[in-house]
Amino acid sequence: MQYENLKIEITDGIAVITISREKALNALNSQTMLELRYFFSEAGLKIPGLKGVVLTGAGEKAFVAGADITEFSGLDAAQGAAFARRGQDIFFLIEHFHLPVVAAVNGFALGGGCELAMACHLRVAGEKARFGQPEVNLGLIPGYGGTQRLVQYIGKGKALELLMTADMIGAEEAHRLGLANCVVPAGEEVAKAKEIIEKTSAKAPVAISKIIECVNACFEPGTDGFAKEVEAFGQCCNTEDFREGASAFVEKRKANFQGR
Ligand code: DAK
Repeated sequence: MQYENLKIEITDGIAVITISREKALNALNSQTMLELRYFFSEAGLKIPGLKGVVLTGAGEKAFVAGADITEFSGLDAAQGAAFARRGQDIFFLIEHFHLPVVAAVNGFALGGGCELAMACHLRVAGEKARFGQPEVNLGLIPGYGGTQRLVQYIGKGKALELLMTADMIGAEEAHRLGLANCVVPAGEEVAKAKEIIEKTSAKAPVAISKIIECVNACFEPGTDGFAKEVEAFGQCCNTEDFREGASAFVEKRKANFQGR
């Protein structure tokens, strides 16, 4: 697939995906969503030695200022539901990606942009980041998982407040609430996200992917997360990396994990 709206740079095993529609504050139009789907379902699975993915927005003003408002007027109920389902499926691909995906939130993360950041495993907020779910201003509710993931991150009371008032919060408040993992000076978001991925990539890869699976299981209706953890623990025990990690500890040396 030819990317039109995603700029993808792979350096030292880290893919930095920049959503590049700066004139529309990187709003997610259908083409951008297709490109995200392609990366997280196909292209990203074939990159040799990939350690993780950083998602950010072009320019200094916005991470992503929402779904592209110019595209979703005039949808009827069935079309709207299909639109939401398609978007949710793409964000599930991100949430279930086998390697860490870190959002480097460099400005406005509103509506679908906040939902995109929340679908990532971790969020680094630049000090100019602004998070919000302003859909009620448009007569809508979030359609890409915002009513669910915001509650998971910040709790029901605060989530209801942000969802019903459409208020935006800054980086420090997002950090205090548990929505952002850390706050960094503006312009340093991607570097910090890469630093986190470097750190996770020094750990056992199978264990990292099992952590992602098990934590996601916590929020999947009908999935027994504890049973999933038992199964994943057993699978980790069966890896060469577990033997290497345990030997390295005993031998007081750094483990050299192979992802097997
Ligand atoms: N879509 C399209 N264009 C956008 C945009 C967006 N979400 N946000 C900004 N832009 C465009 C503006 O129209 C403007 O374009 P020009 O006029 O220059 O051509 C350009 O980006 C710069 O924006 P502003 O001139 O407004 O910049 P300001 O600094 O004055 O304001 C702002 C920045 C972020 C506060 C403001 O742009 C803003 O309020 N933007 C909209 C934020 C927002 O409401 N986002 C949408 C949230 S709702 C659905 C599923 C999901 C969703 C919807 C439907 N279905 C299942 C049907 C999700 C919806 C959302 O994301």
